[in-house]
Amino acid sequence: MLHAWNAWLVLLLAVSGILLFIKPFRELGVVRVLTKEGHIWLGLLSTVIVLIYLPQMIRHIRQLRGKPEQQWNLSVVLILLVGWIVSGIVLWQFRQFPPVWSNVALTMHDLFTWVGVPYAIYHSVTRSRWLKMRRPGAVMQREAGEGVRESEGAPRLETPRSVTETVRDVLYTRRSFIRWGLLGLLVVLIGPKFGRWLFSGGGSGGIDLNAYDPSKDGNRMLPAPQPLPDSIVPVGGGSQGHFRIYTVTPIPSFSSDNWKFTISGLVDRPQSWDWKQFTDLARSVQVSDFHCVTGWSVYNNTWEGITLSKLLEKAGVQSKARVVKFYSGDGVYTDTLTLAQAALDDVMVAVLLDGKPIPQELGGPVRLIVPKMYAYKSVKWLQSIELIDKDHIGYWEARGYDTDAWVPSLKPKQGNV
Ligand SMILES: Nc1nc2c(c(=O)[nH]1)N[C@H]1C(S)=C(S)[C@@H](COP(=O)(O)O)O[C@H]1N2
Ligand SMILES: [Mo]
Repeated sequence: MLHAWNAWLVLLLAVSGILLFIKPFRELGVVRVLTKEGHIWLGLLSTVIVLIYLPQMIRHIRQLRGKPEQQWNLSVVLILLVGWIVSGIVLWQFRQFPPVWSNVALTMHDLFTWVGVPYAIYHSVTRSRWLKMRRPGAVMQREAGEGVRESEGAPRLETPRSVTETVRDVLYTRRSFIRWGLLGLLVVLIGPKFGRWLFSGGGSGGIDLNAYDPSKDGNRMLPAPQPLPDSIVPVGGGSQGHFRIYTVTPIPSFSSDNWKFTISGLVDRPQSWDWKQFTDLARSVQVSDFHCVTGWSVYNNTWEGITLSKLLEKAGVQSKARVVKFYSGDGVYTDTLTLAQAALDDVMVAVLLDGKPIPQELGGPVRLIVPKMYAYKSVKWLQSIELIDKDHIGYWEARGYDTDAWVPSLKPKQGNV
């Protein structure tokens, strides 16, 4: 009974989890936030069920002594469930843990899903009544014979078989045909993606910064910005980890022919720069970590750009202004900082990452970086800044993200931020 319930829950969790993982789903905004809420509640519910069932399950594993296959299966299921639950709780309560924990938890959660979902599919199909019914007499044979064969490990009375006989056996009994067929199908369907995921260090569809060739970038920004000495050989030693490419619109592309950057609103001297003028502004270099609220982090990024406060100085912020509003060139995404937050000296309008122009997918030619806050504040494809006197609710905040975006361990202790 509980088993069936949990099987349904695992199915729903898998479906919602995979939806959360795939890229296009991010464009659905609030649907994604609600799906995540639902995923968490389902996870908690199935945790309760597992906790109720746990003593029985452990007893059951012991009872299965001598039935290695079933013992194995139950142990795998148990490990998967515990892994999912523990990493899920860390991700759910991410604010209680340092970002590294969330990052490890997310990788584990993904890994358990890559292994667990195919396993669950395989397990449920090969164990399904449908498959048993397709083998007339098989159920009886199973009940009568299998227990003996598997439990007592009675010697098989068959003479050693040749390879061809084995292959024929595998291919011609319907049960193993379906088993192996399914296994093969799963490997073919999931294998390559899994491999790519694994070798990209757990990132999903990110880009390899070492292999990134700016001359093939989707943006056409000329002249290319020349990196400062601290960036040519990145002082941070190069980014560690992989950026997941997040966007709520199709990825926009830009050209230096018509790109411009503006500061407007409650300022004394509204500003407008074209690309050449913008790249002539004095830049500085910082090394900082990048934390997404969904759990992944990229460490030691060497960003080069213009400190936001320097840009605001040029425009002359009026005393009526309260809030700095950022507009993405994607035409949809916006977010804000208070003036006190905008004054932090690591808030940067970045132009280069690890000595190269910021890739189009990662928000180039210009993106905001707010290292002490979760990355939804770091507006990609930043094109204009407006000083306003009222609050504005940013894209993700309007869809359920917390207005307090501080990474708890990084929030400045002093000052009224
Ligand atoms: N314009 C725009 N900026 C954005 C987003 C977005 O969808 N559109 N996503 C935000 C979120 S939630 C994160 S985690 C980071 C991701 O940056 P990346 O795609 O370069 O990894 O960008 C932030 N800035
Ligand atoms: Mo994010």
